[in-house]
Amino acid sequence: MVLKAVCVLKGTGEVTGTVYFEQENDSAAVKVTGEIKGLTPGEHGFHVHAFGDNTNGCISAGPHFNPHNKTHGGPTDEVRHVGDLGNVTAGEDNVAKISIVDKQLTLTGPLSIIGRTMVIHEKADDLGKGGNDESLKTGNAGGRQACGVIGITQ
Ligand SMILES: [Cu+2]
Ligand SMILES: [Zn+2]
Repeated sequence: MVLKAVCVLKGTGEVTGTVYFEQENDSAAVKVTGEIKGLTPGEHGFHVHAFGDNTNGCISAGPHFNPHNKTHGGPTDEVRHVGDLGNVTAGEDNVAKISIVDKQLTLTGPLSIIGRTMVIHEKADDLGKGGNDESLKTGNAGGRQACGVIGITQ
């Protein structure tokens, strides 16, 4: 059975987006597609954060989703948070087109990302290579420009 999820991102500014998730079966990689608008051109950190809580805006989503208690990294690193999807890149049109295949995300079981929050950041994620403590927690990606809770779709 194909598993599907969707996330609509909104923030206090003009950044908005829609992200789709698809997984062929329990153990398959998750395909992440979609588009985020209103970004400054260049790279922006893109992560799954731990909580599906937006009571106080995107900040209530908590830290990066990290069920294995590892340090922050890039999407292809062995040592990373499950939520670490790296960066998406916006063009001169301020739009980032998303096309990611990730082996650590899942849409099923106890580590499912459904009910958690997708966040797009102000700045580039340094993928844990920034040489300071914050790099190993957040990738120094700065403020949270928009976010949304990942939900089940048909
Ligand atoms: Cu983040
Ligand atoms: Zn992280």
